[in-house]
Amino acid sequence: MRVLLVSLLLCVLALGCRARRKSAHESDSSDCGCLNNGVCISYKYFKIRRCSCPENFIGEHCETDISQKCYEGNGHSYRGMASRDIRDKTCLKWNSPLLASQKYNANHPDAIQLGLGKHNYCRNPDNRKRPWCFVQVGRRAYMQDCKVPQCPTEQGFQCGHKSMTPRFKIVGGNRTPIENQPWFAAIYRRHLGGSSSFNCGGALISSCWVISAAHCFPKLKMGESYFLYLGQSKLNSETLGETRFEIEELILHENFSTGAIAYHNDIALLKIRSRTGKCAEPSRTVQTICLPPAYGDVPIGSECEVTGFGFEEQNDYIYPEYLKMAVVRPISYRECRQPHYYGSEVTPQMVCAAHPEWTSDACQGDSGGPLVCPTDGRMTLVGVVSWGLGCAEKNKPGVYARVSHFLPWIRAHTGPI
Ligand code: 4AZ
Repeated sequence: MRVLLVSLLLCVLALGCRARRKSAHESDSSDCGCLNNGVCISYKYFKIRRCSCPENFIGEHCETDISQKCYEGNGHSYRGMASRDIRDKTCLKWNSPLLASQKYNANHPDAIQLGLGKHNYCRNPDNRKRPWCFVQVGRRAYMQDCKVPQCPTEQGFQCGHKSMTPRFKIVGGNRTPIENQPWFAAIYRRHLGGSSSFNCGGALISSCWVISAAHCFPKLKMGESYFLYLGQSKLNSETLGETRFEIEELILHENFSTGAIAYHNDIALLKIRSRTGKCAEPSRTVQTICLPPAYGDVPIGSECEVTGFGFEEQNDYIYPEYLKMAVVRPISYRECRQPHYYGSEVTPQMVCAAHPEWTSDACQGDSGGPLVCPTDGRMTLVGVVSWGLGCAEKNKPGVYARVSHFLPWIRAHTGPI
């Protein structure tokens, strides 16, 4: 009480009176709605009030954080200064007259709380997937996702981001360093007596979980086991910084079955654990792949990538020494269901992909490996290599388990990713 009286007295006496904000949401008539510990300065005799902002904060209400270079979660709380859309177009200011009839603009009743104001920074006021803004096309305003990266997660994974992209364009199968497919897992089978052989591909979807194909995991003989490597560009290599993981849990889809030529529900999850009891950690050679949105498909004909240590030719009998990648494009369900393709063996739980000239494809040994496609500047796991007649045969695309149709099954086992 005494303190209050003293400060009141000082306020009255002084020309400028400083009132400290209580919290970001509380506001009373004596403050100016300063956020982020901004201090309200009112000049009593001039009837002017303004926020004095701490370091890194700017704006009328100290609402903009100049140090925020990435967004967390879906970016609802992003208050950084990114102001371009994914096509590099400049965002419109939220107080632009073009946005007068939009629900979200600088005049929104909760504009300050939502980060909207007299600026053009990307925001996510309505809890979409990521920060966005309006851009002008002709005389109209359109919502566009913004060019701003997601912050690394707690474990530091940034799904779908490559630490290196090849400078050359790969058409057909070509050798690829693991940095270009850092989610790729090489799965081996350890035989009785200690020898081991390459088994299948897989993809890291979170620090502890790898996804692969169910048909890769027939029942083992007593004393046999599966294990895998992350960060491996060279088959059977132990020397280049690869990390070996044991399989703590192997979960095959309950409805996995074999049709005339197709595998159904050909999907499996492997919980991994290193020798030191840890899950995977991010590095230049180890990264997670993003899961697609539920039932969200990339456009037919997208430029996607399939990776593996599989055969380079249909009649090969040894696996290549180095990891390879091929560019293939998703084919429509209708096309793949044609009688001279696969007819009714193909179901909506599958996605077909091929090279337009039938020159590259997944092949024996690529099973379980990832089919990844670009979305919003990062790669998404669209398919898991499952089956196909021959390799790169005309009208016989590679067929993949369609990951977007298995998300509830995946999450039921892994928990939220
Ligand atoms: C296999 O046997 C296999 N061309 C995987 C994919 C394809 C063919 C065979 C697709 O693992």
